[in-house]
Parts: sequence; structure tokens; C-alpha cells
Amino acid sequence: MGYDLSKEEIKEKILGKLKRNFGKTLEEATQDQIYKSCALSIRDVIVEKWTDANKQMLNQGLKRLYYLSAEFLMGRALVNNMINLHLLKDYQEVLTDLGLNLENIEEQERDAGLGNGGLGRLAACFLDSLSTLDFPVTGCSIRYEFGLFKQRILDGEQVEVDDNWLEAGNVWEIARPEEQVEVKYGGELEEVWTERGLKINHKNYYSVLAIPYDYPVMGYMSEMPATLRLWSARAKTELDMHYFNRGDYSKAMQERELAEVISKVLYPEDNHEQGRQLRLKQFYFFTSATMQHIVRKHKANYGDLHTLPNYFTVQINDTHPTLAIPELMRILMDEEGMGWDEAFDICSRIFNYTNHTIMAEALERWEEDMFKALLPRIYEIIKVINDKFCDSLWKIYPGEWDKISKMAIISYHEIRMANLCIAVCNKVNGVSKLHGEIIKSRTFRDFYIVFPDKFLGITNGITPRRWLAKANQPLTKLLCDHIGDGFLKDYKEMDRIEDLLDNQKFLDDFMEVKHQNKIHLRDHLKKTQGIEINENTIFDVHAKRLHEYKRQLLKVLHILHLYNLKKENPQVHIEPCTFLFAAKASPGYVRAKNIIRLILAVADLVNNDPDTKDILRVVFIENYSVSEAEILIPATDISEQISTAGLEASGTGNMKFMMNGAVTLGTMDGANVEIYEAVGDDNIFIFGATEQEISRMERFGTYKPGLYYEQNTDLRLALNRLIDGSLHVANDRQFSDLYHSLLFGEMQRADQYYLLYDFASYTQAYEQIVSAYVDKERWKRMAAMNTAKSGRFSSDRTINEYNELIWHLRKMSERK
Ligand code: 475
Repeated sequence: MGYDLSKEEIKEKILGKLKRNFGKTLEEATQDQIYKSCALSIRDVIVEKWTDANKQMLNQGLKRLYYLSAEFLMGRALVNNMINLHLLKDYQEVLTDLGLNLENIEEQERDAGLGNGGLGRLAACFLDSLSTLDFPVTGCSIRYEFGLFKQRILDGEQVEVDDNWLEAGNVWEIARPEEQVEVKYGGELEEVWTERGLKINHKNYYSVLAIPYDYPVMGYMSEMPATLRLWSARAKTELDMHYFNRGDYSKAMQERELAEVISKVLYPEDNHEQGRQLRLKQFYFFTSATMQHIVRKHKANYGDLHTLPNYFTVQINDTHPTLAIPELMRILMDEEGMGWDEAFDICSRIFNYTNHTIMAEALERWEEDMFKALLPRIYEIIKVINDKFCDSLWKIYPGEWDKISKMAIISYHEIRMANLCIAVCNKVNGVSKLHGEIIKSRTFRDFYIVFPDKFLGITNGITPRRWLAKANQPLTKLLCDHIGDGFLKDYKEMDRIEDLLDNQKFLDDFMEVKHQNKIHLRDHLKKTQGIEINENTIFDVHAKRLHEYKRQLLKVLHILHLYNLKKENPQVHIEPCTFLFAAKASPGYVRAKNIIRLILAVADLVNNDPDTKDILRVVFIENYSVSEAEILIPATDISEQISTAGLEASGTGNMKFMMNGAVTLGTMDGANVEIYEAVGDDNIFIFGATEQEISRMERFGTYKPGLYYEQNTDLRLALNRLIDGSLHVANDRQFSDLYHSLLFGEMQRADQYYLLYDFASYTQAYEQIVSAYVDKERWKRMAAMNTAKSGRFSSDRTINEYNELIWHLRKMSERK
């Protein structure tokens, strides 16, 4: 059952859009105009549902979730929307009749790359699931003019290119200038007495307009499209006429430029915060705009602000949107005349916080003086929250200054956003079982003791619509042929795949699909990067942001080890394997960029050596993004999930690979632990130190990487390749920095991520997974088992858990 649109109507709509929007016939139109006409025809259908649903939601008095996130990594929308409206097949047929090809049309759409990695992509999966489950939601963020940079590889290095994704216009967005709000920065505060008591006057501030752009996000067969609201910054006056009239045109433009820089660019750091002023401006910009919007809307619909928590709940995606809390306090008190206690009570019922990382460098802190100058009133409010919070701690821990100053929101001239979230929010959650435990027992231990009921762990998920139905149409078709298409709406139905694991025909078809996907990736890489790969080798994939804790370097050392084996003994059998890496490094992260140089140098060595070039092939896929992932993941045999145990909060790539029938080679980290529980010991390859082992070594400082170097010859020989001149690099910089970091390190911290510790067990696990692979009967069952057990990693399950434990939203009930 699709949306009620006949093929004839689809055709008319597309041709009509071409004619009316672009004044073109099909013959005259460009590919871009054809894409836009298709997109507009789909948008009409969605917007109609969206408008009805939002009205209906108000009539039914439903609570709405606001999901605040500095990032939404959406990718492309066109085909996803066709799938979710059940119109894909009809569109494909109509386009074929018109002599067009959907794949080419799809490529006209630019990825909405408004995110760095896991955190932003999770937000995108959540919108899809929320809509699919008919829960009302608005996601709020910034309409970055430049999304995450595009990555090119030039002369063996990463080069960043700007991503001007709005250049050719964006057909999905609807500007709503009538809902603009003003966001104020800087200035001074003044206390004045009025009849209603003490009032805070904010003077000499400068303000920026926030203009919302709304995107409907269509879930699968949904009655309740989600809204993604992106705020764009604009100056209050386009030109300063005072300067303009004197002929100083550049000065006349200055204010405009200063204002608009706020929504110009997404900071490209993943799992890292640097405390820069513009970043703070961005965070206040979108949170202030969102809170003003919520209050305005609530007053218009319901009048009384005391009922706010009955109609709104807010999820803070990592600490980036934390300023929403003091901003709501400010609005309720300064603009609406509410008292502190009432306002605080409302905030503590509305807000919830998700933590996504325990990496110290990612914990958001702001220098107190800078903060105070930029946001004086918000600073004051945080200070009062802090004072009251510390007072309450004093009652629990009298005299324990150390503990209290560790838990304080402001301490040592820094404002710590995670502490603010925990002090105020109703619930605080981690993103996997293990991560949930780690935040309770280590990261936020002192808080957990005081507020045991606040903390929970909710394991992440991924949407099977994008990561199966969209990315892997052949596999989706195979599954539909056997178990129907119910699994796309009800993840529990995926369990039925397990019944097929004794069906030889199914398993053979499953592997044939994998083979076709590998050919598809082969052709794609040939076309986009001119790289040749052999689909009859194992595809072993490490794809995620480049970060030392994700240990791309461990994988490289292992490849060097295999290379050494072959060079040492040409008779040795090594199963032919293609090692695919895909990773962006943050532009300022020097060591991460060096690791990319190393991967490319190793590729050069291994791929060009006649002794190894047909056995080992190393490929670096440029510009990893949602659209690249959609091609890469379905083609993968081995999924590398090899982070240092305890450091990957959850991982979601691990789930995408699993769902697409790849087998995991991984550590007991994040959600790998739960993948292990789901598929069982026989269908996953686990290696390396556990989180407990690592934390013991950390605590007692007992880890001595040099020992492993001395004792493990394979490891030593692999590592020596980094400095012995084997690797050719364009500008002659060798890899001594990486070598040094593993053996000597900085400040006595060598090999912080335990690569040398885990090397031997990784090598062993790799051998095991390869012997499983060559046993075709064993492998196909294993691969299919991974897909069969992936239902619980659907983000629909995740959203249901959030809803039961935190949000308590009601679905829109049947209409009419
Ligand atoms: C985790 N980003 C994954 C994923 O929960 C997890 C932090 C600070 C500044 C900029 N970006 C960040 C993250 O912390 C992040 O993406 N975390 C990731 O969140 C979703 O699956 O393990 O690393």
C-alpha cells in the first residue's frame, strides 16, 4: 500500500513541475532540473501530510519532542522519501518510461552533510524512526552554509575542499521568515526596580536574527512527518546606512558579515571541543532561537506557561545545546515574570541529556571570562544554578571541598556543560549498555551516587529504511520475498530471518546479493577514483572518522605484518584480501592526517609490489559520507570495529555493517558487546583487552608497550617499516612521529590506545575470521545470521526505549 498516487499522476506531476518551475520540456531540461522536479513532486505529497498531521497533533493536544543537536547528518533525501512513501517502484517505472534513470537523477542531489560522524548521524536516524512510529518531533539545529568539508586525496595526503551544499538551491526546505526571532549577545546588565519587583535590563547588546528553514522528514508509511528546523543567521539590517551614506561600503556591510558568520560553517572536529568563541555563539544562536520559538508557540496555543512540560520535552544531544537550559530560565523569568523556583522546576522536567563520549578532550568547557562577556545574563543564571547546586551538595558532603569542586558547574574559571546538564536534567543517558555503566561507575560517578535514578543506558540504533531498504535494495528484495516487507516497520519481524538459515537456496541468494554489491562497489570506485579492485577477494572494511582511539593504525600495522610474511616467504598462503579504509581527519588533527598519509603510503607499497599486488590491496576511499557509506557497507565482508575497549561509546557503523551481512572483527567495546550477545560466540570474532583490563592498566600505570615490541618479532618488523625507508612519501617525511608515539609517547604516555598490547590477539582473530570466510558453508550462515539478529539495532527499538523511559509521548491516534 503506497501513497495514493497513480503512475499517470506521477508522470504528470514531474512534467508539470518541469514546465511550471523551470519553463522546460523534458527534452530541454538539465539533469538538475529533472532532479528538482522529481523532488518537488515528492515534496508536495509529504508537505500535505505534514500540514494535516501538525494540525491534528494540536487538536489532539499531543506532547512534542524537541531534539536539539548541533548536527544532523542527513545525507540525500530523494530516494529515501520515495521508499518511505512506498512510491519507489512506481517512480522507477515512470522514469524508465520517460527514458530517464533514477540513479543518475539521484546523483544530482547534494548530501546534507551537517554533521561530523556518529552523533549527527544518530540524530538523523532518530528523526526517521520518530516519524515512522508517528511520534511528533521537531529536530533543531543550524543551517550551516558549509557542511562538513569534502575530502580529496592529493599527493598522498588529505586535502579539504569546502562543501557549499546550498549552492544550487535546496528543494526540500521551506523558509519561514515570519517566525524569525532575535538572539542577543554581549552588552551589560542593569537591575531596575519596577512595580513588579526587580527587573533585569540588558543594554548595549548586539543582536542577530535567526530565520528558520523547515524540512519535512518522512518516516516509513508515516502519518506524522517529522520537522527538521534549521536556523540561519542574518543581520538585523542588511546595510548600515550611516556608513553607506558616507561612501564607506565595506564598513556598511560589516555588521551583516559578522552576523552571518554564525551559521556559515560546521566545525569539523569529531569527539573534540576547543572552546572557541564562534562555536559558543553558534550554540547560543540555535538554542536561544529554539527556546524562544517553543515559548511563543506554547503561549499562542495554550496560554499558560506552567503547562509547558505537558506539551514539550527536550532532548539535548551531547552538551552542545546545553544553553537551552539557562535560556529557558531567562525567558521564563525575565520575559514572562516567573520566579526562580517555578522556572527551575519547569526546566528540570523538560530537559534530558544524552552523553556520547567519555573522551576528556570532547567534554565541553568554556573559559569563564569569555563566556561572561558574550552571554552576561546566561552567565548569571548559570552562576545561580551553580551556587544552589553546590549548596545542596554541601548538605550531602559537608566539608568535602574536593568532591564538590569536581562536581561544580563553575570551577577553576571554567564552565563545565556536562555538569550543568546533570545538575538540571530529568534524565541522563549513555548510548550502549557498557557506556551506560561507564558513565555511572567512572565518568559521572559522584553524580550517580547523588542521583541514582537519573542515569540510564539506551543502546543506539540505525534506521533499517536508509541502511537496508535504501542502501541495499537487492538484499531488501530478497528478504521481502521470504518474510514480506513487515520488517521495515516492525523490527521484531527480522527475527524470522533466522528460520531461513537452513534454507540453502536463501543462503546462496544471500551470498549472490553480497557478490553483486561488491561488483557495484568495484564499478563505483573505478568510476569515481579510477581504482581497480577485485570482487573475488575478501572486502575488509574500516570506515569511520579518523581518530587514534578507533585504531586505524592497528589495522595498518597488521597489513604491514601480512606484507612482511609474504616477502619473507613467497610460498606462504595468504587469502587475497582488499583492505578498504574510509575516514575523514579533522583538519587540525596532525596525527590523524599522518595516519592517512601512512595508509596511502602502505597502499603504494603493497599494491605495486609484484609479490603482493594480487593478494593484498589497500584502498583509501575518498570523502566518506552518508552516500559513500550506502555503497560501501552493503559490499563489506569483514567489519572492523577495533577501538580500544571502553572508548567507543557505542558505535553505529558496527550495526550498519551487521545488518548488511558483514561479520564483525572487533573488541569488547560499545555496542560490539551487544552484537556479540545477539549473534553468539560463533558469529563474531572478538579480540583484545577488555575494558576492565585496560582500566586496571590505566589505574596502576603498568602498561609498558616497549616490552611487546621487544618480545613480538612480527610486531617489531611491522613497526620498523614506519621508519626504515620502506615507505615512499612525496615530501620525504617519514612516519617517525607515529612510531615514536607508540614506543615513547609524550609525557611518559606511550601507546595511549594499547595497539601493541592488542596486536597479537588481533592477528590471531584475523586468521580465524579468514578461515571462517574460506569455509563457504560456514560463512554464508554466519553472514546471514548477522542480518537475522540485527533487528534489535533498529533505531525504532531505541526510540521506543527513550519514549518509555524519558519522553512519554503519545502517538497520533487514527484520524477521521
Ligand atoms: C561516539 N562527537 C559513538 C555516537 O551516540 C556513538 C563530540 C564533541 C564535539 C564534536 N563531536 C563530538 C561525538 O562525541 C560523537 O560523535 N560521538 C559518537 O556518538 C552516537 O555511537 O561511539 O563516538
